[in-house]
Amino acid sequence: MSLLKRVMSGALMVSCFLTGHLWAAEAEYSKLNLRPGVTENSQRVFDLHMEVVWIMFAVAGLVFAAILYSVIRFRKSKNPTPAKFSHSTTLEIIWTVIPMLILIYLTKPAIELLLDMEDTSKADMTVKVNGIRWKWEYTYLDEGFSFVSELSTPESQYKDYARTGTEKGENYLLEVNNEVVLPVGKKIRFLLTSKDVIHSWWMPDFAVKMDAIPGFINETWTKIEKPGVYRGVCAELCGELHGFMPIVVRAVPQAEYDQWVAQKLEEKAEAERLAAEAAAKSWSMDDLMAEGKRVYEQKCQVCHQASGEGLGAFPALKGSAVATQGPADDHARLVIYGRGMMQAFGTELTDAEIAAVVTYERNAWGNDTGEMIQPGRVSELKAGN
Ligand code: HEC
Ligand SMILES: [Cu+2]
Repeated sequence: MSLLKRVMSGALMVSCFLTGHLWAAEAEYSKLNLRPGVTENSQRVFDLHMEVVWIMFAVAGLVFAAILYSVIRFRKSKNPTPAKFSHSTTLEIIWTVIPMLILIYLTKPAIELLLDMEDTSKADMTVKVNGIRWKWEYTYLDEGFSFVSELSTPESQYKDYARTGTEKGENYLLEVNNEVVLPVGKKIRFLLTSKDVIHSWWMPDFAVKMDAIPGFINETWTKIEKPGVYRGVCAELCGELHGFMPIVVRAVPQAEYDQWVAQKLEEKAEAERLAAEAAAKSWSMDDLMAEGKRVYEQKCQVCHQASGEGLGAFPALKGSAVATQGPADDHARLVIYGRGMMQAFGTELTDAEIAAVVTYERNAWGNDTGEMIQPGRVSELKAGN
């Protein structure tokens, strides 16, 4: 077989395979194709995409047919003396005008869809999404509460995986501790921003992907038609744990949503009461160290490491000047307000948690300063005293 024939039959096989898959995809979800999603916009994106794909296949079919026809009809054995002409103005006009018409035909639905996707007016509710390396903070602006949503896949499933051989769970790296609950059938506006680097909030089932950029507020929206649990990820390379900041949205009927909001508000009141209680009492060294270890493992360890020895750009706290020589107040201020690439923890942690983690850092790993700081002092530092 000649090389040309091999290439041609290969191309034909690939296009038959793809066509078959796309056909299947129109009926049900295929892993090779976009997903139709659960919003009107995601369905429109999907339909437009399919339309473009079919036009593309028709054009490719025509071009391949013309090539095949010429190759067979004018092969050397049948046509030993080739024609000498070049250029055909008529043909050139045809193959310029037809693609132009196709593009113009596709422009209208594409622009209409883009404009609708940008139109965040008349929203029923607003959720602020804040990207933080490597987690998401959600603030329900109308209801007045917020929470942080972090990866909940146990470390044993991805760290030291080869050694421990732990089974991967069903939603490996796509599960979080706090799901974003949203009502179905409501227009939800999202305001996106970031505390540190550029992140991107991507929910394929909603056809929503919007960058979260520090210092800017981007807007997007969705209206979920079908109750269910939907999963997405951060779609911007944002550092070493970029692949570990998933998004989970649970869409529920309005009544169930109202219940969830009531429960969140209760939790918030309870947390505030506990925080006030914890802040008012005087803690013992042992209590601060125990609580500090818990906070450290949950919030600080990913960067500063369990050994306190740091990693790459994340400085060691073991023996560090801030944790051993400088005053505890400066150490606590750094945790409250952040510094450089280290985020501010002043709103994410309670006064008692900050007091505990600072005390822990000043006494763990042989730092042994013997110094502690009380929640009351953290509260004063937050107030600027
Ligand atoms: C996302 C990674 C990250 C996390 C999580 C993190 N830090 Fe840091 N931390 C840094 C970086 C980066 C610096 C260096 C900041 C600078 O000066 O630019 C730093 C610096 C520090 C320092 C100063 C160290 C020195 O000697 O200069 C302290 C203290 C500290 N972090 C405490 C904490 C505490 C407490 C937590 C948890 C509540 C925490 N960090 C969580 C990244 C992180
Ligand atoms: Cu990110």
